[in-house]
Amino acid sequence: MRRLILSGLLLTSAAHAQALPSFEGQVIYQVLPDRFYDGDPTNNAGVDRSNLRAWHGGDLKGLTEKLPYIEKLGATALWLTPIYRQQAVNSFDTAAYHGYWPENFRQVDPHFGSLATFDAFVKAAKGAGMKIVLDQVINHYGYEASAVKANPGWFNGKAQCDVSRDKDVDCPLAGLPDLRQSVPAVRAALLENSDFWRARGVDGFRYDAIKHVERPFLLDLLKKDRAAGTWTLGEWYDADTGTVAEWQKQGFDSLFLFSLQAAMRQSVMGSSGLGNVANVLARSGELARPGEVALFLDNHDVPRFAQGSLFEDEGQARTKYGLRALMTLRGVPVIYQGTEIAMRGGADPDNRRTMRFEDAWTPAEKGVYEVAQGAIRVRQASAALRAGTQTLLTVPDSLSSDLLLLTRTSGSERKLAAWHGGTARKTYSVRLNRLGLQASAQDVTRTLYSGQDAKVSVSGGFLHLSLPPKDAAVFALK
Ligand SMILES: [Ca+2]
Ligand SMILES: [Ca+2]
Repeated sequence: MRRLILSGLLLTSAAHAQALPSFEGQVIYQVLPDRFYDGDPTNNAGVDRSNLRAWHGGDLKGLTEKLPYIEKLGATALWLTPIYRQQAVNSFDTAAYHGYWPENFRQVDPHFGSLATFDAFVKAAKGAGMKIVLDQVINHYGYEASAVKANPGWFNGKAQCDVSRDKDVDCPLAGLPDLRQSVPAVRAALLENSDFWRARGVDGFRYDAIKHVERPFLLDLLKKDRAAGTWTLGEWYDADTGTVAEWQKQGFDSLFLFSLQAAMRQSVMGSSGLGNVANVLARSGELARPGEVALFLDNHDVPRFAQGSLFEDEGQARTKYGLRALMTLRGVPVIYQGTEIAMRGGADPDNRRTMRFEDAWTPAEKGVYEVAQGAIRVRQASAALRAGTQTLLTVPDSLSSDLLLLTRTSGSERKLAAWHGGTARKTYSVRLNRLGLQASAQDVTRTLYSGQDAKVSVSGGFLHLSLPPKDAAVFALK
């Protein structure tokens, strides 16, 4: 039966190969609305900015006001964590500020605004040419949601969990009231939720916790989204390339590549060699659609990228490296609010400190922002970096801990990215044929990233590189 469903989907994709929803070429900015910008103090019930577990007052009006900030950074799309009406009371001394404890899936939480302020936000974002990805919760309601008492048959109880052969799916995640998507009323309601938000003009959905959702339902949901042209981004916590590949085959356009995030945390922010990153990138051939995979340094569920260093200045320097490196890769970069200024923070909720804007930045934070903005600008100005093919070069073993090289190609345009993990400035000369690289002689060419001293040249059958410590550069290559 499952095989039949799969082959049906594959046939559908083949028949509509030109029409698949795509975000290749976009740069997504992730917003946690409560922690972004307070544009309306009249909806600040229960706000306590001294408590990371309380509401902080950010809202849709504030986000709308700050769209020019996001545009100026260079992002072209937004992912909003859930804006649904939340359970009104706290659980575990924590408010539902994060949006993952829904009470009603078709209303906007009053802390964020109303359907009218959501519509105004959509109109403003569209007017600025930005795409919108909305977070959709399909696995659970909030702990205290009224639906739990009103419709007990909608949820998995202890009995279902005990006998289940797939406890990831049928047992509550963190104790949350777990929806049984195979119950017709649940299935219908969840499908209609997607239609409801789609009709309000969103371009994509980020589906939360897909590891915990009944698969037949998920496949139906994806089929519907695809038919409607809605881009789908799945969150399978800790997904590696194989998981992303499997789900792309089954109908997701994209998943977050957690394995790359872990490797970049270890190699770019930490002191491991670049082999971790190369090992992840070497698998990109497994992906049916490598240009769609979501690439990120951090998000609201993992410690901040900059937190990987004990020292604030080092965290800032390596965040610059991480952002420059990320912008050389094939896929859809996702920048979590505040990563562009190397905000710090450990595990949740410390990784959700309220965003600070220009007037509150230190000079060092402004420096990180300028690197982020510059790297995005370079990416967006290049068809090869934005949406070209990617080839990982084979760096000799003796160098591969400190040096990662890849090319991005689109038509006759080619770029060379060089990530350097060494802690001192260094010059490398490597035979082109050792790298599997074909290149004609090229005079000394400077990096495309501004504020960086990096150079490349090609002569006598060698690639010569001069690279600053712990940084990523990108060059035009003939
Ligand atoms: Ca507010
Ligand atoms: Ca579940």
